[in-house]
Amino acid sequence: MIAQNGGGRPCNVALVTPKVSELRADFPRRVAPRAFNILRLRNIKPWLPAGKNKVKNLNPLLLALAFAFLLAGSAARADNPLLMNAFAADPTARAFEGKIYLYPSHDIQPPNGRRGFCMEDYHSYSSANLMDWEDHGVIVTQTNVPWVNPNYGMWAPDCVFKNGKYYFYFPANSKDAATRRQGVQKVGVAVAERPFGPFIPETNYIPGIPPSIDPCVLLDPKDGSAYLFYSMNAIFVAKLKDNLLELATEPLRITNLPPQGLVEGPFAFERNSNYYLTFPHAIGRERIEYAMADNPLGPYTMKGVIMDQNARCWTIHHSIVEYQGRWYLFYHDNDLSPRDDARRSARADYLSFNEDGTIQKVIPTLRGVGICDARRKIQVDRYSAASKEGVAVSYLDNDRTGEGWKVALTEKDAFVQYDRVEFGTAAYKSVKVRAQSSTGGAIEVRLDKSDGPLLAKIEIPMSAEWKEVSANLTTAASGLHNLVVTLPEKNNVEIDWVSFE
Ligand code: FUB
Repeated sequence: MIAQNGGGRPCNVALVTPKVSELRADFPRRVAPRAFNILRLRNIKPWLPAGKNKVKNLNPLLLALAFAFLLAGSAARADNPLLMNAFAADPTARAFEGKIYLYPSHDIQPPNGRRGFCMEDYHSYSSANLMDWEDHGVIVTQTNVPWVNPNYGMWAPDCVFKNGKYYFYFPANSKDAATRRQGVQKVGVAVAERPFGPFIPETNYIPGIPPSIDPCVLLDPKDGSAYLFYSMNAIFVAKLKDNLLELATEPLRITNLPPQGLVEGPFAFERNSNYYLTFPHAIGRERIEYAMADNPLGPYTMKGVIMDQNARCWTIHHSIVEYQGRWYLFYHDNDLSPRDDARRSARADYLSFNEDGTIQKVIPTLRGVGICDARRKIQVDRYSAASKEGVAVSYLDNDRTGEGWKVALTEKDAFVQYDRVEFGTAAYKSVKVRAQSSTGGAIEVRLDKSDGPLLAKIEIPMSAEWKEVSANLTTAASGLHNLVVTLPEKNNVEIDWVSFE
């Protein structure tokens, strides 16, 4: 296995080797994926195998249109992780056309005994409310980019809007030096009129670009200049020409950063005339750190840590975006693939700045971001807060992680709090819960805090089966509230979701 981006770890080797049965078991299915996706993920073959040669001969515009129309579908979800029907790593989020567009890497199960990272294409996703995500289908795939060696190396991308066009930057194994197993990693561009494509790839990677991965493009609001950041055992920056397709300057290695462990994932942005360079820093596992400068080219000064390492996923590639007046950190974990951290899931949490422009540390949450309508199946297992004792989250089905999670309440006064539920002005009459209890027992649904106003007490019958149980509301609820589910007596009650009617 070759580690093209070096930096102390073999990038194409999984850290934990799952059994094939486990890999299949991790296939998510909460939201029924389109037949194509099922084939692709289950059979784990290069996509459209029968038509591979035809694909090469097709007009790229027609091909891109076909991708957009055939593969567009929905991927509704909420909370963290953002998507339950596909793996999505390295999530670059951009605010385009009044929504957030997500451009993640698309992890798939490796074909033919391969291990480690495996990506053949990119999808884009969008959301206006950051709770419901639409899958716009494949926007670029390894078989429709002339310079790409199609060996599943489509790593972390970015997309920016300039001159009326969307420029999608992606790293891949080039056909250069094809005697090497991976080829050489280079960054290329595909261009579209809309954020979801169709994207037309340039015939070659960015002319003259050295070996490179994980592009990020910063558009300087001061003068519109574009800067390309990328990694290759360090972080580099080069100015782009106005066409955004060519380098205007030689790439410079950015100094004053940690001397080791900068293997991937730079993300640069501007806020209040401060330039931020954020990046995963591998100290054992990766954590997100950042530096600041007065100029996109630096010099940068190290400032600190944005998100700590976690115990599950070696990588933690991220992006930062402002949307409707709030700032968000998008990152990934391996929520749907607990035994294999090369199959990753995109997440988002709120990010805040201090008065002096420095960034407050972000603690990863299960709840994520956005406001949840009270009529949804509110996934209280993705809680914002919980009692210290008597709360345990587990998969509904260990063999089908895409089904999601349940939370068990097992001690007197155990509770989970799920923030930001919108009741609006609707006159809700009842609350329904999907629950199961080996002991039987009551749960209470309250507003705002664990001893807040009681909305309903629901008796969950003793049963080995999941039941949907309703109770009338004793208090009316309107507007935006946190929702709390408590267990007033010691029992064993498992909850899948709560919903208002
Ligand atoms: O997704 C493949 C690689 O893993 C990315 O390019 C890196 O940033 C890391 O997340």
